[in-house]
Amino acid sequence: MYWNKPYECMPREQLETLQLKRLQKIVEKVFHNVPFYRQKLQEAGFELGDIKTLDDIKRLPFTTKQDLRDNYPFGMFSLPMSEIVRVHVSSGTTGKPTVVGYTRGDINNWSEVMARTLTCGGATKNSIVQVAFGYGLFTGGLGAHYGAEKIGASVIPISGGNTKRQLMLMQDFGTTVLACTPSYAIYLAEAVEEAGIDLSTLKLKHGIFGAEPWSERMRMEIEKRLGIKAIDIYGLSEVIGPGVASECQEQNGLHVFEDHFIPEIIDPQTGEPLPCGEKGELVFTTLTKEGIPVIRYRTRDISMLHDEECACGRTHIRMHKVMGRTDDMLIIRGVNVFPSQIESALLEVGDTQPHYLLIVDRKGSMDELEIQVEVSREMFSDKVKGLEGLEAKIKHQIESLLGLSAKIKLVEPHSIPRSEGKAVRVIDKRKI
Ligand code: DLL
Repeated sequence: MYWNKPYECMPREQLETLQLKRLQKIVEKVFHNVPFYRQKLQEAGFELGDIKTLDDIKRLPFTTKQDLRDNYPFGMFSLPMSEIVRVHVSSGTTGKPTVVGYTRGDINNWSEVMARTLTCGGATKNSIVQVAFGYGLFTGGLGAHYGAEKIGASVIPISGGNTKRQLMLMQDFGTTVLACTPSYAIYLAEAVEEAGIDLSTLKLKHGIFGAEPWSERMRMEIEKRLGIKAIDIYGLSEVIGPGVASECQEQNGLHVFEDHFIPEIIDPQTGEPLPCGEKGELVFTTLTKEGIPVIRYRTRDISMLHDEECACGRTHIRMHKVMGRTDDMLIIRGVNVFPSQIESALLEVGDTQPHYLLIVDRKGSMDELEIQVEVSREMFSDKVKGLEGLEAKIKHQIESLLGLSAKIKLVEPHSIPRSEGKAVRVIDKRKI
């Protein structure tokens, strides 16, 4: 099912013509309206009219989070505040956040791409959508809310947290679609089990999860424990919020809504564009944003693009599930490690819960990695021997997967703090 078939299934040639037209327009617009871009483009020796083909995008300079910070709060906006109807900020930053502004047109486009996202996930006008993403400056709650309203679903704007109430409304209102972070979905699944709620009494069918990296294993766990089909949705405030890309029912890569955003993959070290199928940093250019268009924004997210046809019929290119962030990557004794790799390894071993914490420290000149992971209740009450065996199994799995020895600490169920939004997975004491 599609929300907007003519655009989602547009033949490539037609789509690329549309993209080129929009790209030329947006570059012209930022050149005239945003001093930051004018200066950067001029420094790069760029002249208006230089974008003749889509490939010419490679000639445009990159934009970074630092650029947005340097122009805090509204310096990158391309229109006066009288045209801005909403602001959001990006999450997880220390110090000043990065600020983004939406015109009424932006809110409409955002609702459109979120309507597509919800439809990709299986929602329809008959759905009851529980939006358990946080509402507020974070884009998750309001983004999902507007998309769900646009398709005509009934929205429960509960926001994150208050788990008991989430369960009560889920049962009483007959929620069919849950939208939240994957870590909160697992937390809710756990709460369902603990409350002794029989899954067959719930009407939940679909999950629309994102805002943080999660492994395939985590998806399987959520699907099994909540009895739903779960799709991965991706976005970032600087580009629009959620609604940049979404998995379809094939669950095999996320379609980037290419009539609104051009994705690229670059080598994070050299900035050189990489072809489809190669892993690198995701970069986005917005084609329709009015309040704060971004040109070649470096996301720091690691992924790759796939241009093969998708069985769902959508023609938009797919990005691989985000594999990590360039700034999330831990370098432990010279080995590159992403938390999501460890998550996969832990869940593969079994008998563990998807609640874990990586603690990195330095003793002398030696890095040490401790992996704290919760074990299942049955396992914890088991004999010491069983626990020792599990510890050894995990240690071996991590070693063979990452080539890294780690100290494994099995901890009691519920001892690792739960998150209602984005989970904290790493404590790096080396930086302190
Ligand atoms: O997290 C927007 C969002 C809300 C996306 C709800 C999906 C669902 P920010 O707070 O600006 O915006 O954080 C953006 O979160 O650069 C990624 O590192 C990470 N991220 C978002 N979605 C995914 C995902 C929102 N599906 C940053 N998988 C991005 C992995 C994700 N990481």
